[in-house]
Amino acid sequence: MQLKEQLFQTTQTRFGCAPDQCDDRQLYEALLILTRRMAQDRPTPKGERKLYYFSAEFLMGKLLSNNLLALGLHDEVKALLADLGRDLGVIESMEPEPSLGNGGLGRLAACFLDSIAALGLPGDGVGLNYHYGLFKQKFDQGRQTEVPDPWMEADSWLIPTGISFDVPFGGFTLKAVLYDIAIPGANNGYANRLHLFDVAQPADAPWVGIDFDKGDIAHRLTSFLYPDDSDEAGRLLRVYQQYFMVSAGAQLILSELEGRGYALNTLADHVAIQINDTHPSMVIPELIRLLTGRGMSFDEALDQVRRTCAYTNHTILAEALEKWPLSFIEKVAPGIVPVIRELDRRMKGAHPDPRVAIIDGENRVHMAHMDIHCGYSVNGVAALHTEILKNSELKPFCDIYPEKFNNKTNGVTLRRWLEACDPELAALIDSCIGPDWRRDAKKLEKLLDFQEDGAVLDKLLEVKQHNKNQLCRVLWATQGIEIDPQSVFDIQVKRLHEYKRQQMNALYVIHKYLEIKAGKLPEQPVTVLFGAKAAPAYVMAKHIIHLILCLQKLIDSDPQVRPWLRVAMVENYNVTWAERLIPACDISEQISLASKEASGTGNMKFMANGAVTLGTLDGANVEIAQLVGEDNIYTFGRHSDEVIGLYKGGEPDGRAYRPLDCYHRPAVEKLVDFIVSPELLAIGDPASLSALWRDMKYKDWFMALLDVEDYIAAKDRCLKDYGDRRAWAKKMLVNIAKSGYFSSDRTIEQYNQDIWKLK
Ligand code: 26V
Repeated sequence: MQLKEQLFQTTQTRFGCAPDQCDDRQLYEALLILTRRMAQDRPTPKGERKLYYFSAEFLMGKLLSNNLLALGLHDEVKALLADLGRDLGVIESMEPEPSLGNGGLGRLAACFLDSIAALGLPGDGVGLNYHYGLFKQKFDQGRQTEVPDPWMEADSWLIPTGISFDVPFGGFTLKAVLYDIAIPGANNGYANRLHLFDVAQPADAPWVGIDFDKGDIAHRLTSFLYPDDSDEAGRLLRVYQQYFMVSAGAQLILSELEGRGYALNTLADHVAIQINDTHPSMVIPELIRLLTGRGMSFDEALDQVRRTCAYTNHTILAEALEKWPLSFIEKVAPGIVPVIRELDRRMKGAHPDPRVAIIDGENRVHMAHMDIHCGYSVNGVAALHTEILKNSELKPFCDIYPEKFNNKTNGVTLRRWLEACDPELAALIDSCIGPDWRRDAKKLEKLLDFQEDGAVLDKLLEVKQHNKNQLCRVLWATQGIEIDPQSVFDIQVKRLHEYKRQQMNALYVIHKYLEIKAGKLPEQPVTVLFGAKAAPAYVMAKHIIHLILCLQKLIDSDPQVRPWLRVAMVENYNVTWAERLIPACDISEQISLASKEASGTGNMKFMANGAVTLGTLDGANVEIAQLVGEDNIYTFGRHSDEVIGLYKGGEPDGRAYRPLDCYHRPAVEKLVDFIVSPELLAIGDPASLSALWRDMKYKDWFMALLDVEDYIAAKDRCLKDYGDRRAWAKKMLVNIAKSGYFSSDRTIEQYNQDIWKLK
């Protein structure tokens, strides 16, 4: 049946009217139903071995537009709607964003599912169906507040499967009910699944408090996605969530294995499990429990699991490396405790070094240690990150198992992060090099032939201006933020964390403000845009948001400064905002303290959309710099080995870094002191501003003051160079051309070749 007829039929059955009589909401629902069914009806890719990608987070973003693209229906639907006088963009805006993730780690999982399906590989995601995703951020008197975000509506992408498994907790059993989201592969006729487990009777009100009685867990287990860096309270619930996910997931794997006609002792031949950070690590003892429960010997079960499971590390921040008290696991999942003890006993027998123990002297289970001992692959997410893992963080393990360690530099799906979010740029690229890059991103390199082509460079600048104008309109319409479309758009969007150093960017804003007040105008009018959520319990991060919002207010009301400098923080930064901000960006801020950002993935999205990176040599920035060459990126700041050295062997807090020495440089002192200037104190909360000021001056754990002067010099160089439009356009072009390496298709091909071996 023609698409037009199908749409007609759907709206008739559901709403009793033809499409032209439907409102936007009804048209959205009709398209959702149609698209969901088409994706669901596609066959799954077949292969000898199937991947299960276990992740506590999948930050999918809106799906309608991407699914239409994958199904090859996007243009047809757009035209169909246009005939009805309707706009697909408006219809899409009806879709709520499923925010089942915190940031990079969850978004990476979503990009990976897209690429696995696009490459036609048999691989499903396994996760949890949180009813409230990451909180909605509101600004209230210059401060972040958090509002629950129920994303699920009567009709959503979820497909009930009728499948369920019993998960045995300490003292009670819960049914894990399976919902699927179909993941269509781009233009290949296949679809994989994202499996999301839920409790049978979820509570429908938002999370209020934590009470660990059995009834509460039964209704609340999937209520709420943990914000990263959250405080101690409620950590027990997280163990419940993790065990629920992996026990149900492991049961699903075994039932599918047997359903395919394979014996349990061929598990490793037919299944690969990727453990995305340590959140799903309990899948290891759970599988051993299930296999031994079905008569397999411990030795054989461990051998199977060891050849099935692979672990990805996403951070070296100590506070994010999970170590659960054994007492928690005893309470939540007593069934796997004997397994963990036995694994620990065996590993201690083979490797007495206490640094590699699974259970430490304080009876805590080191989840990463269990993964490394009991899996066959350990990977970092960018070259530098993997080197740091091998040479310092996980060195004792690398000495034991050098063959397990490998790097898989992250990537992003250019279908979402270029084709869908920047159609004008995609069309320009097509007009230069044809459409093949959409299948094979490395082909973007052909754009290098156009470096001296004035017409193409001018067109590139035009597209960027178009995207900037569009962003201005949306910012004004939705948040009342007014910015100058002719100014340089300098954008830092990512979770708020001290190591990412939004505070250093704020110091730059202060620097420019003071210069303008003193009569020194910048080379270009500049707009510094931020987007960031702070974890609700992360006090210092909230102080930094407060500072930025105070600066926004100060500058907004200063007619002398406003024409030259604007600062704005977008409320509720999420995937949808990223899709609007990234195509409009001139300067991509990637300024983490070297060694701390494992990879970054925003950096890749920005470059693919023709932004030029201003960054430290951290994470994947190092690889970006190598690819584009020094003329096409602005790098600054201390290198990772120097930073790692500074964290060791000094006084008074164990570090050789002393913030006060940096603070006392005159150029720095006046910037830091401005945080507690009369101007800002009159606008903001003195307690918050002073706390931030004190922290920067005396503690500065992530060394913003160490790099700030170098940063200011680099950003000023950037602004100066921006003035030569043709030269700047060339930098943009080189960045786009080289971004093909960061396609998640490349990343997934490498995972498959080196780790999964699916086909
Ligand atoms: C930590 C925690 C701590 C307890 C509560 C829940 C929770 C959830 C997430 C995290 C952080 C996990 C690490 C992470 O997100 N790493 C990021 O992974 C990206 C994808 O590999 C990478 O690009 C970023 O550089 C890295 O910070």
